[in-house]
Amino acid sequence: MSRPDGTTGERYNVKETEAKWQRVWDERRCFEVSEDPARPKYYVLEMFPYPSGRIHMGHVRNYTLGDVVARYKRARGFNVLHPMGWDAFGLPAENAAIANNVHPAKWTRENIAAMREQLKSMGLSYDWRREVATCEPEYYRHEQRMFLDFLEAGLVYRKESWVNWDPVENTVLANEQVIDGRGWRSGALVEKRLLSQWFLKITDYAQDLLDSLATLERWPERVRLMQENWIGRSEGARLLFELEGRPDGLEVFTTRPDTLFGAKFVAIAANHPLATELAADNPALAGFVAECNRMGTSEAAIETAEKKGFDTGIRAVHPFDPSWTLPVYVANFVLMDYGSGAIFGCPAHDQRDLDFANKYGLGWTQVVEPVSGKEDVAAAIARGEAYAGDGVAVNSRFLDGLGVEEAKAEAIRRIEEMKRGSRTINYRLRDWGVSRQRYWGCPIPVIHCESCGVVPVPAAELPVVLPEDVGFDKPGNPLDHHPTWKHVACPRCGKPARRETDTFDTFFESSWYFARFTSPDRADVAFDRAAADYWMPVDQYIGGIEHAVLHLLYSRFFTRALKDCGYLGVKEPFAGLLTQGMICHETYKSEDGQWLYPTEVAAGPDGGLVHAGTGRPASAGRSEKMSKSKKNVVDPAGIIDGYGADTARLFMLSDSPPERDLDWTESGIDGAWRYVNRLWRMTAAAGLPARGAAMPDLGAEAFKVRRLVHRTIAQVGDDLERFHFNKAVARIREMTNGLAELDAAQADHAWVLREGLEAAARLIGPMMPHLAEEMWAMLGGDGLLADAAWPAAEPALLVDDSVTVAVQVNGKLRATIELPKDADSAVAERTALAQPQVISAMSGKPARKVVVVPNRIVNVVV
Ligand code: ANZ
Ligand code: ZN
Repeated sequence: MSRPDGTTGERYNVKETEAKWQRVWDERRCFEVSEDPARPKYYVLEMFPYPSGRIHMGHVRNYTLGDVVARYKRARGFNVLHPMGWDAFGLPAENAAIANNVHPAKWTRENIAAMREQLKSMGLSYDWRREVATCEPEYYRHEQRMFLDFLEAGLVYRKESWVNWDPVENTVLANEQVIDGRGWRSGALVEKRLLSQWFLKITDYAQDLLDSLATLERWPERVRLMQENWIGRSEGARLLFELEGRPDGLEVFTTRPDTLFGAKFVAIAANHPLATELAADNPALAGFVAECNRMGTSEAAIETAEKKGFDTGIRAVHPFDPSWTLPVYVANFVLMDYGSGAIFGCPAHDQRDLDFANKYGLGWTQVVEPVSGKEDVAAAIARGEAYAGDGVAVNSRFLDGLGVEEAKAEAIRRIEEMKRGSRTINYRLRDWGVSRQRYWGCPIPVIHCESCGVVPVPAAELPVVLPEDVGFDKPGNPLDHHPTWKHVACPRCGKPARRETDTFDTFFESSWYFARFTSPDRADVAFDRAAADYWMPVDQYIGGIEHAVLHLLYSRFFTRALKDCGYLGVKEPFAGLLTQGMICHETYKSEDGQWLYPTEVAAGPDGGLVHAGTGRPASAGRSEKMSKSKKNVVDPAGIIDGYGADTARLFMLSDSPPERDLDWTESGIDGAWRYVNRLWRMTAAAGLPARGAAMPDLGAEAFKVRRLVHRTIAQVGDDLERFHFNKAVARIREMTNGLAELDAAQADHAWVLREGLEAAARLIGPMMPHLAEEMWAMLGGDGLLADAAWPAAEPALLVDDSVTVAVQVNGKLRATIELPKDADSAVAERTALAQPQVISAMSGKPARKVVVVPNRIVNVVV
């Protein structure tokens, strides 16, 4: 990539300058902070990266946004905490170990070292003393302790649960390792297996997690809605259907008890205890259950699969009519871990139920009539469409005539009266399964003893350190194959026992790292309570929308659990949230349809694109999210190396608001580069008055630009408060254009130019910190710009409306001037007398008298 020059003479030496200021900030420890009760604190945090080895453009955008906020708030007088660390456990390290025979620890630590250097080259204002890596025992020992505290507080339990099992590799697979139902490496059909696993009781907090969303005013509405849907609160009823010829009944969960008179069947999940019992001596049913188990357990898989059932032959008795019985099916669309794992089906008013009833000839009865009367429910059902809308109960005996909500209430009242069930609230949210049968994670600190059962590792024996001498040649979990690690004495009875070989889900580490940053050097505790009380919550969290649900919800839960265990005083970790958009780039393909990197295409002789290597035709496709698979990626290292960090940072902020997607273009980065150089050249040009020189009388031109400068100062401050970074950039560029029109040879222009460049340096400070620091130094600023306060605009210059004032010389109109509304008479007179047309009309004679009619006219008599 060539760097456009286009300039003659002196040039901005980006490389040297950026390295110089990074060194200076580092030496002066500019960004190291500690608690200071005298100053307002501000904690800004970007989601920490997985150490994959190299930063990508998404990181550049994320960390630029965070750095602008951090530097801006610092300039505004806040005590700013801005830390960085590494989300260092996880599967890619293990995959690298298997593929390249390198130990996950070594791979991870080397990647961290490389990425740290890349981040440092961006000039980010981190307090690097606080860096943490979650794969180090100094970090994860604390979460082992938390787990034991949660266990004691009743927030942890063990339960059998279904996992993806690869029968060839003999190992558990993460969901993302199952591709089209097959193991990603073996290609074998994945089976479901029941394994005993650890769960955290996030569901205990479901209602609070839901209710508190309303307090998160500085979160995007979209994210709050996604969390609300994920928690999925449903109001309804649990109710018991008696079973003919059996002593036990079947409990169902329904949100529509008003439709009970339209019931045509009852259905249970394939893993419902009743199904298990019946399948024991019914091979056909056992076969059906096995088929259901092969189907993915994800909701999406269940939603899209064809509805299938197996008639058990058992009949359920209608709760409102003992003479009315319904068939009981085992059905593939009923989930075991939702509600009670059993439903009643009302085909007329539920689409899945209708599909099912149509398949098995179970019929339907309409029990809700739309109020408008415009929709023909029977006709819709004949077309295969259930009516799920509002209306009035019909064909429903004692419910007839009631609206849906009233009918629900009345049905529940009767159910409760008959003692067959009760009103209940159900959540879609499931408890968080944290066990992973993986090596590169935090060991779960428990020991299994044949006599004592599950025994927590005593606190004094923490951390349970992950052994590094493991092999990856055998399938399965290396911790399990380790010759000695898992064999320990039971802490309770001393007999030989077995260490838990599962590790935590890596969302565990990212659920509390923000609190660790408040006192990362504490070895004895997860964090210092006073430090956490001072810094928490995070004032501004910034990261990708892909974390809208899991990471953010787990962190909100974890913070509550920590609070309840006495670690912390807050329950919400992130007061403000900004989710940034993606970086997109055009895609390219060769003539044989292979993806090409942007660096592999060039302009061809006839104006089209060609493959740079072969000269064969190539084509450009849509701009899409940068991804390795489509090769439409640009490596930030190359950009920073070629243009410098400031140019990359500026481009990241310029074109789109931060929440929106951003198109990476060559012309965009070029434009940013040219602007960086332009600002530098304007500042380097000689002829500016000294800093602090008294303001000369300003002519109209200089005054106009000065007003633009002060307006820009005020507006950019507002923009940054609102994270309207692209608007801020546009305004600063506009101001630069205004400054460029000044003529440094005129004293008043030169003075305003100087003031304007100083303002430019300060305003770009958060965005292009190196250039800003260099300009500040060239302009003779005091100390470091990084330590300078945010500039203040002069209120008088912000008066929004200016007025056009006529200037007459001996009663004849000679000029018009722009003045701030209600400008001082002296200013009006001075400006009027400085106009060239006025000077020539006075032909060298002194003014005998000047009459100023404010906001209207200046009359000069000679
Ligand atoms: C009868 C009925 C009639 C229902 C009707 C809906 C419409 P949400 O809103 O998501 O909570 N259901 C209950 N448990 C289920 C399970 N384990 N697997 C699959 N489906 C289940 O949905 C609640 C509704 O989903 C419940 O209300 C139940 O069907 C079904 F016209 O009961 B309904
Ligand atoms: Zn024991």
